[in-house]
Amino acid sequence: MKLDRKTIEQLAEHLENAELQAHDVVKITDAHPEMDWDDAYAIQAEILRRKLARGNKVVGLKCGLTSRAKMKQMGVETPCFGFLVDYFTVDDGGTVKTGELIHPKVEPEIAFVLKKPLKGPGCHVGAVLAATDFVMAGIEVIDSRYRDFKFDLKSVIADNCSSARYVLGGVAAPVAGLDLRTLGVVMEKNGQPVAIGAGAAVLGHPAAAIAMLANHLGARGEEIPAGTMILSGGVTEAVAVNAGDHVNLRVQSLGSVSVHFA
Ligand code: 0L1
Ligand code: MG
Repeated sequence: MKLDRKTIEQLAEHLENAELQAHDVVKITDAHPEMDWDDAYAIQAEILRRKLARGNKVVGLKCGLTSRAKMKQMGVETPCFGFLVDYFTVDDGGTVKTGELIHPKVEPEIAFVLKKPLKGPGCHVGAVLAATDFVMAGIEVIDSRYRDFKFDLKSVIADNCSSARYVLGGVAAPVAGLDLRTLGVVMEKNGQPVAIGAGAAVLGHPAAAIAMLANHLGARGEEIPAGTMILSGGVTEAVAVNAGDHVNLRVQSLGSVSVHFA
């Protein structure tokens, strides 16, 4: 690690304040070009520690930047991992208050819920499928705290991978009999299709993103506990939304989920 504890705490407070007060900031590597990957995840962990101390609960994990379309859109080459806490959750058909966010975008996702723990190294697609209880359709609402979504990978990891809100809905389907690679995904904004894709856009198989997360945590001596819900990453590019927009996602065999922006 290159940053000392005090700097990590200051940067976590800086980024969390930007989230909670819905104002943007410049990417933190501008002032701290020396920071490394461990610093980035340490800042994210400190943001989580602050939330837990305030009484928030972890309700899931997320994989981000897992599709080529997303990596290309954001100019990065590697996935990232973050956490989801209770107040990020929005009911299916519910409303997101845009006044609480900076510049939200939506992504179509396939969410996994585990029935068994997963631990790397060596976790693979087969192990993920065997440990999965069910999958669901999900819309992730991301909201980078960085001005104009301009960041590098270390800055975005520190910022909890732009996590803001998420909605799950449709059918909780067991994975047996489903080929998650060929599941079609159509996301509509105000009745118009704005993003169309298939599960394989996520690292060739959405379960590969979950395996990558298990291996990432395994390298840190951690595992993904049974019962965890994990967003496997946007199947397509993210789409900007504004107050008044209605977003509906249909995932083949998994039904549909929707959210309104006020
Ligand atoms: O969930 C995601 O793929 C977002 C990861 C962070 C990058 C971004 O803000 O687009
Ligand atoms: Mg996402």
